[in-house]
Amino acid sequence: MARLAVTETFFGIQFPGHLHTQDSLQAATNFPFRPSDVLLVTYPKSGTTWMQEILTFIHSEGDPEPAKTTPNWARLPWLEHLYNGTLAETPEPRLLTTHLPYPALAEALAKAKPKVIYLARNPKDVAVSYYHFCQMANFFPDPGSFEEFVQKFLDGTVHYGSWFEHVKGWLSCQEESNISYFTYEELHQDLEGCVERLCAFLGISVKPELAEAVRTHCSFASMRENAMVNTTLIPKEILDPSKGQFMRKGIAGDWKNHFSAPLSDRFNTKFQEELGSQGQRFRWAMD
Ligand code: PPS
Repeated sequence: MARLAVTETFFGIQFPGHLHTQDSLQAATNFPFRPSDVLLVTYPKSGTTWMQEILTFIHSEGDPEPAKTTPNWARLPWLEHLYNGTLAETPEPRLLTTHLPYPALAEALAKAKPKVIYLARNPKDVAVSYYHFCQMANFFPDPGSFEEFVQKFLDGTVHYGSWFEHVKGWLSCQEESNISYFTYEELHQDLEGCVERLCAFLGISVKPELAEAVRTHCSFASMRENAMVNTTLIPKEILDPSKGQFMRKGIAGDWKNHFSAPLSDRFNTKFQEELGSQGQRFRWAMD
């Protein structure tokens, strides 16, 4: 399969060459945003697919048809992917997705000020989810042992770069951007409240049937069965289902089943060094 072993380095960050070229990454930084665009931004494994599904339902006003018939990467295409289709022809408002760090998009965003939704997740759970995903995704390097992978995650040398830099960069643009912040854990705790907050941010009125549709169709159990999001459409040479599942556990706090006490302490020290008091705004259980 194409470029599975290729790594592209861009903005000092490594990206899987199977999904990105220098040209596709460069094109993302020059993307001609429109004010009506809605851009979902995440670090990998932060609940991107879940939020894509929720935004799909908000966009369709609760109609399940798009979510059940169109793959998520076509509904909310990735800015930086090789395969981002015909974005120029997509009717407004366009829903878009990116894993890129803020500095890579700052200039393009400043020109049009689209709506940005930043979704973050407890980084310990991100590391766990990412580690398992690297085992099944043949376009990532072998993650090694869990402890080795976590060290690379803390050093920011995994693909897509440092989680800490990603979060800090996207927090830093609060003043100049039209950005709203959500967490994976908030989606778990109060899905309805998050949908209301999303609709308020997007300027959409919440109809009663929307909340019901999101509850039903965006649950982990439902999405796990939906071939448009559960990655079963992707050839096994790329994502190997014998080595794991994309829709793996879908819970908050799975890190407790993976981290030794010393590794957890090392992680917390780095978290504190990097984010300081900013880390508290997310109310993540780090101990
Ligand atoms: S990716 O590859 O970056 O796009 O992955 P991403 O979608 O960001 O993250 C995948 C994790 O999100 C979980 N997930 C969900 N959790 C709860 N509810 C729903 N509906 C849901 N959909 C996806 C998915 O299971 C991955 O987390 P882990 O911890 O590995 O299960």
